[in-house]
Parts: sequence; C-alpha cells; structure tokens
Amino acid sequence: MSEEKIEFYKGPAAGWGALRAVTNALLQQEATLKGGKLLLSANQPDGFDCPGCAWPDRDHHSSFQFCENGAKAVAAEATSRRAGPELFAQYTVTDMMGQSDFWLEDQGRLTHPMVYDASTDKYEPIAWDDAFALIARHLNALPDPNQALFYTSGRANNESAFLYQVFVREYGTNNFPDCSNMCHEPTGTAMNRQFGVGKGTVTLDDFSLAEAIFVLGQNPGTNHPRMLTELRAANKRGARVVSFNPLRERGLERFADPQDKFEMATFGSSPISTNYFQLRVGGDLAAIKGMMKHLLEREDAGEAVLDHEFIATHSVGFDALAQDLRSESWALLAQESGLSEAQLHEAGELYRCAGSAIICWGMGITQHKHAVATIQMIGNLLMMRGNIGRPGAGACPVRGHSNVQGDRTVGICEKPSAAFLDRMRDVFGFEPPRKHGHDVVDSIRAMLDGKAKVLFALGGNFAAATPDTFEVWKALRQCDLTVHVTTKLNRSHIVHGREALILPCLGRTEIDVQAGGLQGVTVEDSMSMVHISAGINAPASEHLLSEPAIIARMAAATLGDRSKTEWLWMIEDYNRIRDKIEAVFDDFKDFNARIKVPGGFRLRVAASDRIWETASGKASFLTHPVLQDTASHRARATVRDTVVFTLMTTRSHDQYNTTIYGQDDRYRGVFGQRRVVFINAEDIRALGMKDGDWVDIKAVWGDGVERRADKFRLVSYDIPRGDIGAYYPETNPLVALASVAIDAGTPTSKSIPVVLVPHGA
Ligand SMILES: Nc1nc2c(c(=O)[nH]1)N[C@H]1C(S)=C(S)[C@@H](COP(=O)(O)OP(=O)(O)OC[C@H]3O[C@@H](n4cnc5c(=O)[nH]c(N)nc54)[C@H](O)[C@@H]3O)O[C@H]1N2
Ligand SMILES: Nc1nc2c(c(=O)[nH]1)N[C@H]1C(S)=C(S)[C@@H](COP(=O)(O)OP(=O)(O)OC[C@H]3O[C@@H](n4cnc5c(=O)[nH]c(N)nc54)[C@H](O)[C@@H]3O)O[C@H]1N2
Ligand SMILES: [Mo]
Repeated sequence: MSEEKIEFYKGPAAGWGALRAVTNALLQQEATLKGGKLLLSANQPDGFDCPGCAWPDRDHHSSFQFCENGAKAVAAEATSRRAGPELFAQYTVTDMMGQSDFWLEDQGRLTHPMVYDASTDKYEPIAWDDAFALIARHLNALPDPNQALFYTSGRANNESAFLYQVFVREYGTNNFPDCSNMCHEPTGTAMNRQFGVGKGTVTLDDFSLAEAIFVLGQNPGTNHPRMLTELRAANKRGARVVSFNPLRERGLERFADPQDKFEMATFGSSPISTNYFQLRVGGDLAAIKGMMKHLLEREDAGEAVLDHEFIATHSVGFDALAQDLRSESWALLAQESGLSEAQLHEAGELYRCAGSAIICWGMGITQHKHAVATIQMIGNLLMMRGNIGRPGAGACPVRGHSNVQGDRTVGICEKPSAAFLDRMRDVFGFEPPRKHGHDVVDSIRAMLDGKAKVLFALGGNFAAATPDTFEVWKALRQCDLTVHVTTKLNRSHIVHGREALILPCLGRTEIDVQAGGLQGVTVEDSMSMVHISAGINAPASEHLLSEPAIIARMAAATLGDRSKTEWLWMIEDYNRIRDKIEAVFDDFKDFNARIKVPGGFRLRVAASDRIWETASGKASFLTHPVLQDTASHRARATVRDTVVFTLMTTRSHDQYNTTIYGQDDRYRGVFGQRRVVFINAEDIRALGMKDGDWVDIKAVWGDGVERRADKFRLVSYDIPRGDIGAYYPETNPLVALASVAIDAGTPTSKSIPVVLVPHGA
C-alpha cells in the first residue's frame, strides 16, 4: 500500500506508469501467472472478452489489446486467493460488517455455495441442490411474483442474461432492476425517443474519419483506457479532440501508448485534447444550447452552417428548436454552463468547422436530473449539421460494464415492449407478464414498503452501488431472502435478508465445460459488436457453476413441470441458448454461424443508416429549457450561512465501481487514501480552511433527512468554484433516493447539493 500523499502527476496517462501498475496488479493478486498468457488472451479471437470496460477492439489480431485497468480486472479475477468455508468459519457476519469493502474483496475467489445461519451469524456451505430448493421454496411461497426482484450487473454475458429473463418472465414478473438504471439509462430513453434506437450510432471506423471528437463527462484515461489510442490517433492526424469536463483530467491531456514502442522507448507522450472546456458540473445542457445558438447566428449571418437537406428529409421539430434558441439569453447560457459567452462561441465554432463530428459521453452527462434533456441536446447538435448516419459522424455513448449493452439487447428490461413479449410468448409458449416492473430505485422503495420480499442478484454489488446507502441496507435487511451470484465477497452478502445465499460462479477468464463440451459465451460492446468469449484458466474451485447453469438449475427447481422450457437441456450446449436468442430477435439471424467469424458481427443500428424507427418515421429535434430548479439551485436559495457546493461522485484510477483495487488515483495525484474532496483553492480560502484540512460533508436536499459522510481531506484542484468531486461508493450515503433523472430514474450521483463543515465540528 502507498504512503498517504498528494502529489501533482507530471507524467502522461498510461505509459510506463501503466505498465508498472499492470505488473503490480498481477503480483499483488498473485494471479496464477499464466498472467502473461492471460493478458494476451484478453480481447483476442479464441480468448476471453476483457471484463474491464465496454470499449470495442479495433484489431482482433494485434497481440496487445489490453490496458492497465483491464489487466487489473483480469488479475482481480485470476487471483490465487480463496475465500472458502474456512474464512466463513472464522468470521461472523457481524465481524465482516466491520471490515472495509477492500478487505472483503481481497479475501479472494469464493469457492463454495454458502447459506446464512442466523443461529451462529455465520455463512455455512450448502449443496447446490439445497440452495436451489431454498430459492424455489421462497419464490413459490410468494402470493404475487411481483414481490420478487431480479437484479443484473452488466458483466453478465448474453447467454446468462437471456436465460435469466426467460426464467423470470415465466415465473411471472418484469422486475428487472439493473446497473443500467444507475448508468446509461438516460441515454436509452433519450435516444429511443429522438432516433428510435437506444444505442450509439458510430463504429471505430468512424473514429478514423471524424474531423472533431467531442468528449463530454467522461474520464477515458481511467475508465476506458483503450479509447485514448483512438483519441491520440485523431489528434495526430489533425482532428480536434474537444473535452468538456469540470475537472482537469490528466488522461484527457497527455497519453503515452504502452503499445507504441517508440513512445515507450523515448519516454514521449502525445497530447489528447486540443481544446478543454472546464464547464460547471451540470452545465452541459446550457453549453450545448450555446453552441447551437452560435450555429444559428452564423447561419442567420448568411454562412452555410446547417444541413438543410438532412433537416428537411430526416427530421421533425427543427423550427420549434430554432425559435427557442433565438430567444435564449446568452447571459443565462453563460451563467448556467459556467463558460463565458466567448467560450460558447469558440466551442460552437470548433463544431461548425468540422466536416464530420462524433460526440461521446459518459456518467458526467447521465447522472443528473436533466440527463435525458442534455442527451437530446447532443442529438439536436449532431442533427443540425447532419452529423448522424454518415461516415465519421455520430453519437457515441460510452458504456460501462463489458456487456451492459448486450444485457439490454437480450431482454433485461423492466419496461419491455409488447412486440418483444409477443415474441417471447410465441417462442417459449408461456404468457409473459405485461405489467411493467421495478427499476433500481423503485425496487429499493418496494423493499422498504414491504412490497418486495426476495432479491436475487446476477452479479454486482447492490448494497454498495445504490444511492442512500443506509436506506438500502434497511431495505435489504427486511427481505425474506437475498441471493447473490458472484465471484467475490462484497458488502451485499454481508447486508442480507433473513435468509441469504452466496452462489459462486465461474468468471469470464475461466474454462466452462458442460455436458456438450467446452462452452463460449457472447458479449456486445459499446459499438454493438457481438463476439464470442471463452476462458482459458482452470476454474477457481471445482464447486463453481457457470452463470447459465445456475440460472437453469434454479429455473428447473422453481418452475418444475409447469415450465415449457427444457432448462437442463438448454445448458448442455450454449448453441441451443443462442438458437433461442435468434428465434426471439431477428437481428441475431444466423447467430451461431456469425460468431465463428473472428471479431464477430455488428448488430443492426437503424439510425446508423438513417432509418428512424420512431412514431413519426423521422428523427426529432427536441426542445428543452435550461433547468434552473435543480437541487443545487434550491439549496443555494435556502442555505444562507455557508456555501452550497455541487458534489459529483466519480471513480479513482484504482477501482472498478464498488471493487477497490488500491488506494491510489495516480493521474489525479492522490496516493494511499480515498477520502478526499477535490475543491478549488479559492473555495478553500473562502471557507476559512487550508489545503489538507479534514471536513465532513452534509447533503442539503431539503427533505429533512440528515445525510452525511465524514472525514474527508480537502485537496485543492483545478475545478470551478462551487463544484467539488469525491469518490464513489464512499459518498453514496449522500445521494437521496428521491433524486433521479427525469424520465429515466437514474440517481443524480453527479449533482449532490452539499455543505462542508470542519470535521467533528
Ligand atoms: N477502470 C475502471 N473502468 C471502468 C469502471 C471503473 O470503475 N473502473 N466503471 C465502468 C462503468 S460501469 C462505467 S459507467 C464507466 C464510467 O466511466 P465515466 O463515464 O468516465 O465515469 P466517472 O468516473 O464517473 O467519470 C465521469 C467524468 O465526468 C466528469 N463530470 C462530472 N460531472 C460532470 C458534468 O456535469 N459535466 C461534464 N461534462 N463532466 C462531468 C468527471 O470529472 C469525470 O471525468 O466506466 C467503466 N469502466
Ligand atoms: N455515487 C455513485 N454511485 C454509482 C455510480 C457513480 O458514478 N456514483 N455509478 C453507477 C454505475 S455507472 C454503475 S454501472 C453501478 C455499478 O453497480 P454494480 O454493477 O452492481 O457494481 P459492481 O461494483 O460493478 O459489481 C462488482 C461485483 O460484481 C461481482 N462480479 C465480478 N465479476 C463477476 C462475474 O463474472 N459474475 C458475477 N455474477 N459477478 C461478478 C463481484 O462480486 C463484485 O463484487 O454503480 C452505480 N453507482
Ligand atoms: Mo456503469
């Protein structure tokens, strides 16, 4: 573990620092080394899909398609440590509750299915069949299937996710809370309405052609390191890379490619962003409106700016938007974006001058109250110059988990369409439930209200990833049964229902053998490419089951003879599952044949071909006002005696969501600690404090509930005044359950109104 220090990071992102970190990741985890061979198999044909992020691979034949953080994800799974029955015999659950999240995961891979015994307050081994019988007993005893919740985290592969939704719908509910609800849900909502498709419209080939790439609310140096290779290449060939981010992110400034021998040999590095707009947290909608207003002004001044042909042929709603933009005041746009009028013109001009442009976005856009509106503004901006559905141009939401997009594609959705349910009925012969189910926030409410009694989770860490932590813990503890399919121990297993199961599964790096032989699974990346993934490591324990096997055996135990599906036959050979996926979804035609092609295939994205599967048959310009009544606005109007900050919660370089690999955040210069607040030096002075002082953070939602997170160190940082940043999940207790994105229900974890008080005051 590093010594606690704050030290400005002078190096480029990636480069030698990254290679050193890769080596350390493997050594620390004592990964079965094989490590080297393991890494060479990540994102390779005949290897496994990297469990890190959802960024696609350019060349499935190059031998180094991994990155530092992918290596950490692989090393975390391939660790030689084991959390077996001996560990659980040693600690009560109450003991484990006192341990950190880092400690829990650091115990290593789970080896046996375990059941909670209330009389000893310990988890004890249970036979798989007994575990499935316990689940079946609970599910079949519920008076209404809607009292059960089925969570999915985005690492689940297509085959497991598909089988899971078949089982859950045959059982009788659409209660599918999933990590998407906390992530890119607003993207799906916004784009479906606007373009008739909820996915990105670009491929990597477009990245090679774009004259400008805009990166909004994303930290690729940490979360999608392989994306830097694309951005650097764009920069090198003279394209503009324009970042919008309140924080000065090192990974958006300079980058040394560990896969570039020359840069490594010379300790060189390349710039990433050509332009960096440090707007205010939540200021993107106003900033984009400013860019559009600029375009319109230039057009009105007689320049050829707009793509009239596109607007006339492909869209509706432009006149209303133009009218709204003309009447919008520059002063308001500048105030709410935090950029000057001149900067808004400059950003608009950068966009205007590009023959083709891609706009990328991440959590800095989606985790706000007005996320859906902001994303539709991105769509408007693209359409004004016809930058969608042609080479080098389009929308690029950058997804998180490696298969989060695929899970949605194969049916993990709490609001399924009628057409999809009809297909499910025709293919599987049961009548699926039509009533829409609960998303993550509604699921938490249902548990709190006693309306949901069983939570089953396919991966993830529900107790740590969700907002309003202590409410969630209360909710989980009220359940009759909580079940987690998982690879490692985490908080969700320790904060459990009256009865509880931990079901350990194979990871993506491991060999999966079923009755029909060696199996592979499929995943879909952020650009709709679907390909096969097959592990190469021996399973962490002989007692592990694959995720499809766990689902099938649970389904068989629960539904018994009532089921129309031959569950155990399906999992003998995953080709059979894929045949069913093909039967339900036309876009998977010839699925089993097409995954044999190295690199796989791209699913159809209608908007990429300028086909708009919307009600009007056209793409829509949509008009939204600049929000002036967010929780921060309201808090600023009511709190008089001190400054209200807008807190955004983000990831460090050494974590994968709730999994903490280490205590460093190298590019931001933070070492040996995580409880820090990034804050403008002027704001520290205004508070009458010093850099390095300890503070407690208190949320001000105005609902009378005290929400706080204590003991954070102030770190002066290049961030606008009034905005601060800190890491998730430590700050989740500050996020009010009721504060969600309009029309998408996503917790607003990037805009939390807070005040800072001296620690312990
Ligand atoms: N190594 C690693 N890789 C990961 C993950 C991980 O935890 N570790 N998580 C995965 C998952 S599930 C996801 S969803 C992605 C997340 O990847 P990102 O989308 O990069 O998510 P965050 O780390 O939350 O970073 C958000 C960025 O948005 C900026 N930001 C905050 N508020 C605003 C705002 O209002 N406007 C703008 N323009 N910017 C803002 C922050 O400064 C930060 O740079 O990464 C995936 N990949
Ligand atoms: N405040 C705040 N909250 C946030 C966010 C934020 O930016 N700020 N981000 C949100 C986002 S974008 C997301 S996606 C969610 C993430 O929410 P989740 O997806 O629920 O959380 P993860 O931390 O990714 O889940 C990690 C766990 O997955 C399990 N796991 C790992 N590999 C496998 C596998 O192969 N199979 C199975 N079955 N289990 C496995 C391990 O046990 C590990 O502990 O958090 C959200 N919460
Ligand atoms: Mo995510």
